[in-house]
Amino acid sequence: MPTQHTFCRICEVQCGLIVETDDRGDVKKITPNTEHIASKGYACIKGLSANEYRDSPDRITQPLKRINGKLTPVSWEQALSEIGSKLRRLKDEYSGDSIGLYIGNPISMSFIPPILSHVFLKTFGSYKLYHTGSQDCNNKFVVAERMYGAAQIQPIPDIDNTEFFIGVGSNPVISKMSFLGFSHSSKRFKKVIDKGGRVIWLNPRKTETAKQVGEHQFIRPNTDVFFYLSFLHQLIKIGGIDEQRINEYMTGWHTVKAIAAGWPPARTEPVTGIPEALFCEWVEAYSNAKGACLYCSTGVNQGQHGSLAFWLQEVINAVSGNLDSKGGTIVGRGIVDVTKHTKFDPQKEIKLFRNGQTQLVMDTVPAGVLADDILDEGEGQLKGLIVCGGNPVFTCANSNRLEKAFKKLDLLVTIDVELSATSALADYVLPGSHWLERSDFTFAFNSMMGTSSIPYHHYTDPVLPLKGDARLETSIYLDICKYAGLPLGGSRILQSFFSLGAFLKKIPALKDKLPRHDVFIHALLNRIAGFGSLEKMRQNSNGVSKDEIVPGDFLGKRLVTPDKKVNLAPQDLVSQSGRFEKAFNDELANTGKLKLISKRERFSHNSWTQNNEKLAKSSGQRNSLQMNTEDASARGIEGNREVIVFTEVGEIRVHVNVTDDMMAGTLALCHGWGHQHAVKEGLTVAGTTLGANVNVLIPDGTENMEPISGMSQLNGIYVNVKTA
Ligand SMILES: Nc1nc2c(c(=O)[nH]1)N[C@H]1C(S)=C(S)[C@@H](COP(=O)(O)OP(=O)(O)OC[C@H]3O[C@@H](n4cnc5c(=O)[nH]c(N)nc54)[C@H](O)[C@@H]3O)O[C@H]1N2
Ligand SMILES: Nc1nc2c(c(=O)[nH]1)N[C@H]1C(S)=C(S)[C@@H](COP(=O)(O)OP(=O)(O)OC[C@H]3O[C@@H](n4cnc5c(=O)[nH]c(N)nc54)[C@H](O)[C@@H]3O)O[C@H]1N2
Ligand code: SF4
Ligand SMILES: [Mo]
Repeated sequence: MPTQHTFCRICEVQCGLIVETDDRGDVKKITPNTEHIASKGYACIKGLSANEYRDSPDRITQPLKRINGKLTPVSWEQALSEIGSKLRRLKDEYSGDSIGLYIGNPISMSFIPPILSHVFLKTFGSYKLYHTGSQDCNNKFVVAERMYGAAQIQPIPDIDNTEFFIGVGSNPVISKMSFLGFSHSSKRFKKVIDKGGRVIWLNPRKTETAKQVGEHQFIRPNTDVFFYLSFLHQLIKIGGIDEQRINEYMTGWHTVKAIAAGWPPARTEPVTGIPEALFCEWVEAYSNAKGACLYCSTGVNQGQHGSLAFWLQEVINAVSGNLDSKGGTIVGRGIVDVTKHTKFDPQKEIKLFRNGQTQLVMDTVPAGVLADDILDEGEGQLKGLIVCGGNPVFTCANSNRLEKAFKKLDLLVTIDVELSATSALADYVLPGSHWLERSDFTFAFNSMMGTSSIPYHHYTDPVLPLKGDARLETSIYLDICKYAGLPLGGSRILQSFFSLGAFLKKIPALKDKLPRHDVFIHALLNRIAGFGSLEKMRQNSNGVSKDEIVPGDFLGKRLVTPDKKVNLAPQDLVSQSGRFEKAFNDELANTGKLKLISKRERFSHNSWTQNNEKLAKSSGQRNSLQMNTEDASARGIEGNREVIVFTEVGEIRVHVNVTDDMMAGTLALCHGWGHQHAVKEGLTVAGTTLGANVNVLIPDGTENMEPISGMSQLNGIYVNVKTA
């Protein structure tokens, strides 16, 4: 049986997989690749059953156009020429900024499509690239840019060597971590403990990870920033500061030190719920450890203070001497070292969205203003939107408002492998590729930022052919530009670079000799990055090993701030810290109110797995609201019944699960469910599930976004619950 090595493109681990196909070319079996350099035989059910999604009976295999309200098959020629000329009309009649593109999570896990998305929009002279970064991580980019000089410099915890680790708002056993490629997490965390170290999980929910490994402590949602403030306060108090290192490699220390002065752990305990004595004991242990680190993920990022909290975390790791140290945090290199190719420009103009206040991050617009962009009339109003590999109506805040806004668009196009709540509103649905059908490099975080704990570079050929009439997302971009009569990215050079493969293939003598255009682009990029030919990459089908990340290799050497030092007190973060007092008093005044957080589950992934029979069944066909016993009995709610959860923007009915895994006063609900209310056709399995869409409850708009990074606040939402 033919087998091919590839890697999964669902989450950041990007597990090495071996795909076995039968004589007809159908997938027979997918197994974990035990020889893969980084994942070493790790994989989960989602990657191992990827062919089921690729071959789903609901897979879209031809372009669809909404005719008389119904999505109807049309030819590629018709769909592309109509979309191309409509976009051209919007550009000419209004402006390039009337056109937007939203790229979702699944397509962002591939290497070239996100790069080409920027180029695609430039074709129309538009800056309106919406991306899921504002739902999961943009706070980390804005802080890194200010502290280290480049958004792509992201120190990672050196877990294999640490003696003391606190994971804030992270549940690795389920989500497999973010901004860190780290397989076999449970085993590796257990090793830390076996060697005498400590692992602590700070989370409003006693998670699957916390039950398997280490210690757990509840924290009230959205109060992490006060945890970090007190941590810094206490660290200073016990003398856990490495002054010499600060003097040599950092600036701004006295400013941050002053900010932490008013926040002893005893003060923040009533808000965070972390007992003072335990807190002080942690700080002591952190300070005494030879290698310690604090790490956070979406539990913090999606809160109201994501940038401030992450900033303080980075300050703590730096001033304690743990940044760039064994067992602390270490800084990897991408296949191209950004620290060599980035120059920090303090005069760089920060680009703003058309409301004049929302900052663009990594040249993307925060999704929290997507509905405003469509509904607010005037210059630059969004009229046409393409959604590639995403489902914003479900996954962004305020689903009902977004749905209303999307209905007002002059043109909505989705590029997807199945229908979705967003496609249900679309004028055209174009059949895109499944990752088994795409060639690829490893995900950009691993490739470009060096966030894999085991550094490597990997290339995969497409494992399967494109299904039916499906096309690569990148080809679709190129074709739309062609039909709009505009050169890609507004540049003939870019146009030639990305279409060279397709162009050469038209020459009869080369037709059968040249690879598909995506393979061709990877071949060019691979050579540019210094990794030689793709043939060489194919021979290294378990990945190409790169140099280990070495502690001591970053400070004083690879920073790109103007003075090459860590800026501990970036100006805008310092001025935002002025809101601590008010935010703290608001928390104190509202300790009795219920707060809702998001939750990820083993068998679901954002909003697409609900249409896979095996995964939906394993999830129990629904998401359930987790509620603490005390909160339930105070409201006369017993297990196994429906409740109504409501906020000022929406209301859902959901099944309740009473459990002491939740901190009192806190509720958790998994996002990505509720398809049965939104999609009338095309989702055979998801259309019969019983869950509810959590984003109906969450308000959008600037006032509900974190001011510096534009992150939507998706965690720690005040909600009310009543019996149904
Ligand atoms: N309340 C709340 N909301 C959240 C979150 C939360 O924690 N709480 N998490 C947020 C996070 S972290 C993220 S990343 C976003 C995700 O937000 P999105 O990216 O918008 O949503 P997904 O469900 O990941 O994307 C699913 C769509 O992509 C399609 N798709 C899958 N594979 C492919 C492919 O290979 N090609 C193409 N063209 N399409 C494909 C699916 O069919 C589906 O329609 O959601 C965010 N939303
Ligand atoms: N199975 C599965 N895996 C996934 C995904 C999925 O949908 N399903 N999504 C993928 C995506 S797109 C991403 S971005 C990554 C995200 O990966 P992670 O960021 O690691 O996400 P989680 O494991 O959900 O960790 C977030 C944790 O934060 C906790 N939390 C919520 N609010 C707060 C708070 O205010 N404070 C603190 N301290 N904790 C809080 C939650 O209980 C949760 O356990 O996961 C990826 N992996
Ligand atoms: S852990 Fe993530 S990358 Fe690995 S197989 Fe599962 S979904 Fe794919
Ligand atoms: Mo995400």
